[in-house]
Amino acid sequence: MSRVVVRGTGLFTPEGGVTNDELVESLTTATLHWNEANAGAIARGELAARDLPSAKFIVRASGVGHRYVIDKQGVLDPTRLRPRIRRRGEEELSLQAEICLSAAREALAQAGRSGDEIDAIVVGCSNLQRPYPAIAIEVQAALGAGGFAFDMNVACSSATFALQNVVDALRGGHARRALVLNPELTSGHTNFELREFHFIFGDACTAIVLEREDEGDEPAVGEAWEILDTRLVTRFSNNIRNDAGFLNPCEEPARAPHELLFRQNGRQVATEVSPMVAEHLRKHLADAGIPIDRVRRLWLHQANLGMNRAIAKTLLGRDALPEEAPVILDEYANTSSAGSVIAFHRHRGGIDVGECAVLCSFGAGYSIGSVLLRKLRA
Ligand code: CO8
Repeated sequence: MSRVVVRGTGLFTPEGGVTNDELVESLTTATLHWNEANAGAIARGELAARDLPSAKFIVRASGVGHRYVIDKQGVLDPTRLRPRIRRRGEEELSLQAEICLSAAREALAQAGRSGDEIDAIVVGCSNLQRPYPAIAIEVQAALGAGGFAFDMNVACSSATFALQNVVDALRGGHARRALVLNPELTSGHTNFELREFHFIFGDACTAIVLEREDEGDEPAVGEAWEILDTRLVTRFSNNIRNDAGFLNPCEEPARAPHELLFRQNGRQVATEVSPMVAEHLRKHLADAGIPIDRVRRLWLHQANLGMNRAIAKTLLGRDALPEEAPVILDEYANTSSAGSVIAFHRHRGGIDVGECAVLCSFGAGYSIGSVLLRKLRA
């Protein structure tokens, strides 16, 4: 019998830390300018004046206190409100491959592996900087890895959907050692001009090294988490959309650039998705024969603190202790698919060998992915 284990994780965090107050100050300046510049149209009722943002609202409504972005200066410049990213030549490493490599190197070091021992790489994220050649293949070349590599996108659920793909490939004998990478450059796709959206996201990249261990193999030394099971589900919804795509320049009538950025009906998402996630996890654990009181940790997708508390409470039948459902949202904001993996990377201490835990993502699509893990070796 072979099993699939997680052997290491890595995290790339950009240097640019941005507080809620900094973000609110910049958007307040930009909004006052916008209202002034459009005063005539606002007075004639052709445009609505934009409301000012509030740091108090952000923390209360979402739990986000801070985020890291790839270019703090560009994001905070009220006349720009988006990152400034140097255009790179074709012979240079792309930005997304670069942050993948940074996270991958940490995960490989933790696993005690080198790049040439990897034979499958899946890059999963909400926004890929180009359709092809795949970022994953660029990373494969830079690491000297073998086998195959491909990119995929299931928005915030990209990490768990990538994990299931990789687990299947390892179990099926198509690969021996794999890397799952989640390079989320959300600041390139956030609407920093509107208070409804400007605070939600942050940039980060995560990496996970997975291996197949066959019966009779000499087990590798060091920490290992057995993947007991994975489960994915999707249900169509228009409540979270990103309409940027290759047909945009062909469309008539053309859309305004801001219509091609992330948008959502956040309240409806929270109301609809939280019970779906709780039920999905309850059923997944029940089908796997794992009672909820044997689950030591819930590494949940990090979009909204209230949502995570509600999901954990429904599952546990009581409020979760902070260490049972760790939060990284206060520091990193929503990093899309990287969020639950950052929680796993940062908060997996204090769990004994043999104990179980859950990694779960949810988001646009709608999509939900859950991974049941058991600590195999310390
Ligand atoms: N400052 C002050 N007031 C504000 C602000 C602000 N920044 N933002 C909104 N308000 C106002 C609103 O205008 C509204 O005013 P009014 O009552 O006068 O109309 C009032 O505050 C209340 O607004 P909401 O009802 O929208 O407030 P909520 O309490 O619902 O909080 C949240 C909004 C925080 C967005 C919350 O609904 C939420 O977090 N929902 C969950 C969303 C979620 O989980 N989404 C998943 C998205 S991520 C994903 O799937 C992957 C996408 C890929 C990423 C791409 C990268 C960009």
